[in-house]
Amino acid sequence: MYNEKVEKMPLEELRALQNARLSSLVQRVYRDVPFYKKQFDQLGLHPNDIQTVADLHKIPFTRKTDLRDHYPYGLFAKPMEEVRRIHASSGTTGKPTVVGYTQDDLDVFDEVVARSLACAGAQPGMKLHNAYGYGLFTGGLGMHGGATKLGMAVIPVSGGMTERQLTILQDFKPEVICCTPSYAQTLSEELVKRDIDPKELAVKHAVLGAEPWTEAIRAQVERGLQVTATNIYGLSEIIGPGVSQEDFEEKGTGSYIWEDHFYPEVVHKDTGAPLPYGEEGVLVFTTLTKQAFPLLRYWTNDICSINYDSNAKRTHIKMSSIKGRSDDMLIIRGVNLFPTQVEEVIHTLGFLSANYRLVVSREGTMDAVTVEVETVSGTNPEDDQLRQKLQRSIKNTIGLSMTVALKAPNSIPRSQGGKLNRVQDLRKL
Ligand code: DLL
Repeated sequence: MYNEKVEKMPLEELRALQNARLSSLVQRVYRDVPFYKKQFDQLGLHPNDIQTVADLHKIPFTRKTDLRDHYPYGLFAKPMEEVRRIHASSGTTGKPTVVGYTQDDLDVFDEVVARSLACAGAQPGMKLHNAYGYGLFTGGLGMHGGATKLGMAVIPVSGGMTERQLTILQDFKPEVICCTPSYAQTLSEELVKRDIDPKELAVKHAVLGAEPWTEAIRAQVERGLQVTATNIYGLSEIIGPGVSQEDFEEKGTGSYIWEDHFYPEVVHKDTGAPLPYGEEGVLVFTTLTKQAFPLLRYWTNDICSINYDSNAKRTHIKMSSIKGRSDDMLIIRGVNLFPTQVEEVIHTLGFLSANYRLVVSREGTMDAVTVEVETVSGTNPEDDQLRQKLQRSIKNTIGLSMTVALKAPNSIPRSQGGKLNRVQDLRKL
């Protein structure tokens, strides 16, 4: 554990720390960010009205559109002289979201990523193969800083150029790799193609995130790379990777949110009402300690639930894996659908690979979904019984009829290094 004192802090103490940090945060943003001052004034809300996390519900959500409206630096709380780094995340449409960090923010970023890496099984003295993209994306530099802080040797490979990644994995012998789950799938398949035995590699732990993934992909990557694969979650607006992390010895029980820095709430996706622990809704964060780019109740759009785990090594709250982003949710004949739901059904059947894609079209006035999924070697893509079996399972589990098309291995597009889009929505063309 990187920071035992904080990671095991008794809940009452943690809450007191959050409350103290929240009230000073609210004073700061009211003073330094005109957007928040205006918002508070219009509501007749005074910073002193926010004393504890139980008062948060009085504050409106901050949404992505608010960030866009103040592009690029309008929500910064510090003058540029105090900013030491700027990152940006490119949305699917329009201008990117721009975020800034003071030196204190970068120190917090390093701290939470160091905690996350240790939680994933990394130790000082190990080497990190960092295959997240370096650049405006927070993944590469974010993981880099945290690994350095933990005392690892970082190999800054960045994304793409798979051939070179394999050479580095074989020759440089990193014990830990971080990349997107879809790229870890690509790497594990390339090993097979080249007849490289994963046991010849030194890699033991894979830290995967930046896009939704399920147990289907975990199984493939753990087998293919001979690693423990854990989830790392984060978003640029809140800091980058390292908002939460799954423990390598507590797989499947959720990812710890480092809640001394990021206060989470889960709220109803339509009404915004706070939901009880364990209920699924939209994840909302308040950045308790951020200096350059603090946010109150930021609406992430990510769907999950949060809960305390009394059997866990640490006291911090855990979040479930992300089902998807609510703006990436498909609406098929009036039913909400996340691609991860299909991924889960494919996994439970066992005879198919975790390489799939959803093709959505409109036939007349009806939405139609085709699930293209690759068989594993040894299963026949022409096997109509298998095809029908998946079709039935999808219908029974998700409640939607979809057409299933079994594909030969290696026929569906792979991640070349970054986030993979598993949906082709022909309705938008
Ligand atoms: O993806 C930060 C990151 C880098 C996280 C490396 C983990 C590893 P953005 O580009 O701003 O930042 O995208 C943030 O990606 O709101 C989620 O929708 C999605 N996302 C990130 N991590 C996960 C995850 C980085 N573990 C957006 N599971 C978030 C599911 C994730 N979705």
